Amino acid sequence: MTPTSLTTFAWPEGFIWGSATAAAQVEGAGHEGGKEDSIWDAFARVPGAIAGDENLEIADDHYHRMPADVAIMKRLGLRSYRFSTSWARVRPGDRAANGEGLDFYSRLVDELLEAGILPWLTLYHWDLPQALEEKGGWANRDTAARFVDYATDVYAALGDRVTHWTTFNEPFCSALLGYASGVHAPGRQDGRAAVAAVHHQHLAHGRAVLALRSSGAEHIGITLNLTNAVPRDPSDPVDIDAARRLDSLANRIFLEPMLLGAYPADTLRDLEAFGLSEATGPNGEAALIQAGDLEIIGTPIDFLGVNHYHDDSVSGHPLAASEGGDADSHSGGASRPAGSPWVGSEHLTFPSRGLPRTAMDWEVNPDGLRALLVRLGEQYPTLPPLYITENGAAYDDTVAADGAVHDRERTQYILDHVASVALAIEQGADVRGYFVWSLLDNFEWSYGYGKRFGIVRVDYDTLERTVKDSGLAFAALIAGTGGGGSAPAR
Ligand code: PNW
Repeated sequence: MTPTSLTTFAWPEGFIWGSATAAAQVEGAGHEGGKEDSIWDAFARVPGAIAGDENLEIADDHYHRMPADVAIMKRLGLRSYRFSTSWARVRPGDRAANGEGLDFYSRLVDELLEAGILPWLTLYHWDLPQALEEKGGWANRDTAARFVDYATDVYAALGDRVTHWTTFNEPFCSALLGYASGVHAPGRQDGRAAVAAVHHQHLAHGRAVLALRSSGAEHIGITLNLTNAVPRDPSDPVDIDAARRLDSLANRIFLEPMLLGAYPADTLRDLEAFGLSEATGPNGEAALIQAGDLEIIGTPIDFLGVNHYHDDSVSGHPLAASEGGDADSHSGGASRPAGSPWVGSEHLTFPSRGLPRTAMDWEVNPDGLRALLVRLGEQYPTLPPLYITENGAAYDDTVAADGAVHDRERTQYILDHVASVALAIEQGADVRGYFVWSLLDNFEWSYGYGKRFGIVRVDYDTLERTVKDSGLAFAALIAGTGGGGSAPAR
């Protein structure tokens, strides 16, 4: 599909075009307005944890430049803005609610509504208060209860104006990259802790859905990063089993408890040795999965956010020297030694398919997004409506003599993936929106500021913003579909 047919395509009524960021990646003001350390602030002090030993203290300075950033969104014609609230700002040290922190989000929401932009709020985009990590973090079941306190505080402050609530962003990353591979905060490398983190985030999600629902929230969902697990050799049983394991740990361990109220049988089998079980431990330790947990986790949601950047060609064989590819496609980019996120399946390898790659070294395969969206609908009859809550690409931008950023590759990436979404819709997928990652260049976690995903450039010396060609193309697409920001429907 070309850009012209993208605008004439019959997008579903009310299709939401937006862009996304996350608090830790853009706000800065790391210790202002009452905010205290999150696990990412603490992790940034570990030598080698972040490329260049960069930190989140200033980031994009969005905390101070928020009205100007909303003006850029309005100029681009965004219908919605997906952002996250920072737990460490709202409840510093996980103590009582911090009025000054909540006030920042309240002003943001007002500014968005004033500009005709729908606020799309995520409660957890990875910035746990460090004080809670010191009590065990997500490996501690009590953290799920603390999350509900935090969600309740945010709802009390913003629930009169925010209609779309997302509990978690990508629990895969915060549990498995945070607690197993250790390339994300808190940087632990402990398979049992990672499996506990998965279950406790699920529980926190389910309890928060119940709490938000009873408070009157209208639209509640979760965002998962999902992939297609493609066996390198579809006739090789070793590769087929590798794909099954990848699908289990990247997709089904999250989707099935939420949509079906049960962990997949093969996931339980693979991870029993890591504590994923309803049985009490050999020394009488409490079971990870307690009575009633799965019923809570399976509480129905109104939408599923899908983040997708690349799919995975996977093998169970060691990589051949000639084959290229990654020993592990989730290495993180910093100099600290990384473990594997694939708990119990550490032998997985990711052979190259020779596809073009972005600056993240992620393969570009737009048709993968179509395949994923169609497959989800076929696999799960109870699937709620889908929103693409992140899709985009990092490339090494250069600033032209006229000050513009002619980011041809990012523009192509975005348009090709939007076309892939259109095809998925034609083939029956119920997709209701697309948010490009990201509005701004920002703190790319363990890669620091070296990887730029923005459709708007940030000059890290002056903090000046410049809309890139991809931003202009996205704005033209939105305008062309007639889906630009007008007063959001309540
Ligand atoms: C997502 N992986 O992270 C996040 O939601 C964003 O905060 C982030 O900036 C964006 O994608 C780009 O990376 C991911 O290793 C991090 O597969 C790592 C992976 C996937 C997504």
